[in-house]
Amino acid sequence: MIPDPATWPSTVVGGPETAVLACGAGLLGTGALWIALRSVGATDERATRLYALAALIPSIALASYVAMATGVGVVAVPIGGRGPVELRWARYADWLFTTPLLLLVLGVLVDADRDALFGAVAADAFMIATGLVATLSTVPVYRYVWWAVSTLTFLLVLYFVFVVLTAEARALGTETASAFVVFRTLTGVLWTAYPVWWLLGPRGLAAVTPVVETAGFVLLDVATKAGIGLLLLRSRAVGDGTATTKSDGRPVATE
Ligand code: RET
Repeated sequence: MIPDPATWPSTVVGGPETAVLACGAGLLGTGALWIALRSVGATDERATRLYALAALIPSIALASYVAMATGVGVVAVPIGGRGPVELRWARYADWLFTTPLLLLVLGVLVDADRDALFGAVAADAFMIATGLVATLSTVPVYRYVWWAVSTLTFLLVLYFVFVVLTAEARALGTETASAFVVFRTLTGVLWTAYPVWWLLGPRGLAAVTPVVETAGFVLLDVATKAGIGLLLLRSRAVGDGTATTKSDGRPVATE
């Protein structure tokens, strides 16, 4: 049963959704700063590149969250039979840049073949673009068709991570291969939650209200973006002594 949108809490600026978005901005900003500060002093070129990406990803999201919290880019989409549902497109702009960058992190980590990486990034961008089409469609059945198209493309992205990149990680040796399993699992589990959450949200089955949907995306965004940064800073596979610093800040020798 679809609840009446009139009963949903307000999503306008100053309402509960603004507070949730502001929390997201605070968490992502703190994460970006923390990753940037922790990575100062990295000498290895590959590690520097990875840390820069790891700090850039939550920074882009921070900009998007500030935009959303201040009411930028709010579009009311009249969904057939349900009335207007608000959409903040800055979220999709964020994902359009940050999901390819997350794939790039994984690619740099295992020294991936550029053509394969390019293919995965293209599929990823298509996934977000068609996800936006699903979100903007006003006819319910079209929304599910576009959701399915986006989800099929998502399966391609998962294939790239779980098959192609895993093979590249194995070729780099056991340490990289076992470190990559953690990155791969984080990606597989957390990314899969996005289409499921979309489906449960007000743009799909409407099992949760817009504010709850936003809170869920905040948690997922913080977990994926900060999670990968934390993992990178702790991982020996990154290839820089500063990746595994002791509590007093001194680098631990790598073998
Ligand atoms: C949508 C809805 C349509 C179906 C699919 C989706 C997938 C979204 C994904 C987003 C990942 C975001 C990340 C953000 C980073 O922090 C657009 C929700 C498949 C996988 C990882």
